[in-house]
Amino acid sequence: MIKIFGHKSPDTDSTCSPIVYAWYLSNKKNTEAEALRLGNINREAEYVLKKFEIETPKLLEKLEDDDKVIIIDTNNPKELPGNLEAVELIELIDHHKLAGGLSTSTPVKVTMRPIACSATIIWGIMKSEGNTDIPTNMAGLLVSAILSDTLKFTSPTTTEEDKQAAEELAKIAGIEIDIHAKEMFEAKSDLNGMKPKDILLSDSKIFELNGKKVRVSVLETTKPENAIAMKGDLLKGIDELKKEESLDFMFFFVVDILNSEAEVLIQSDSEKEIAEKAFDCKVEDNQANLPGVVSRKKQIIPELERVVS
Ligand SMILES: [Mn+2]
Repeated sequence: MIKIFGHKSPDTDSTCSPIVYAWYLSNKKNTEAEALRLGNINREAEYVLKKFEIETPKLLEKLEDDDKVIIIDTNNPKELPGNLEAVELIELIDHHKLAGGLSTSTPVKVTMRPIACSATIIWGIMKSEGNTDIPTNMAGLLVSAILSDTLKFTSPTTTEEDKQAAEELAKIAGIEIDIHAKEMFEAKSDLNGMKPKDILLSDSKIFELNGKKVRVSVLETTKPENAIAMKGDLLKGIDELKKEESLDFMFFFVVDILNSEAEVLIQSDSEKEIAEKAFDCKVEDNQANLPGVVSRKKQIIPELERVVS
């Protein structure tokens, strides 16, 4: 049984793409596979699984030696289980920059594309292999992942291929893209009952930028005011995480999906200096508005990498 999983802090793509690829291998390629998750899924992914009546994947507790593994939606060892050296990585499907650090004992099938979503790559594989007759719920998971990763085609990461895939898949799934995306984003924007740290870590990655350990968290939401209202507690949470994880810096971006802008929360003077230089903004009252900034991959990380030292 092949184990398929995405990255830690799984988002909709990292949750749904492994499920669909496991279904595909099991049903079309005569290869038994099972999708797993590396942590709690977010509310958007929860909404999507419920809508298409798919059970939440089991949590991957521990990889056993000689497990056969497929990784989707990351190639960064920091976002993966620690004991990958002991397993057999047979395939990697991703759309992020090469992070380096993964090594294997056997050759690996790698499909990496500079497009917005792993689900688009998976749909491309199915099409190239002549297997486009897929169930409505599998198409539903793929189109949801694309809408999530592209923020309904507004993120600068979006390509024509992502759009075309989403439209083809929406047809098969029998969903209206505008309505479905709105429902997904509303589910993701509901912070009720979430602790500050849950919010800070729900979509969060650690980067090594010029030798500094930097955690960059994003909250994509249609209601930024809900997060900003918790600013005091969120800043306290940032301070705690920096100490607990020996981070040099941490930044939290509240991305307003509907208005394509972000509010960055700034906890200390050193982070203030970095943010003002990186984004040419003015930090006041521990926050700054960043018009047009929505993508961690294309807009946030490159600017931070330029300035952090
Ligand atoms: Mn993705």
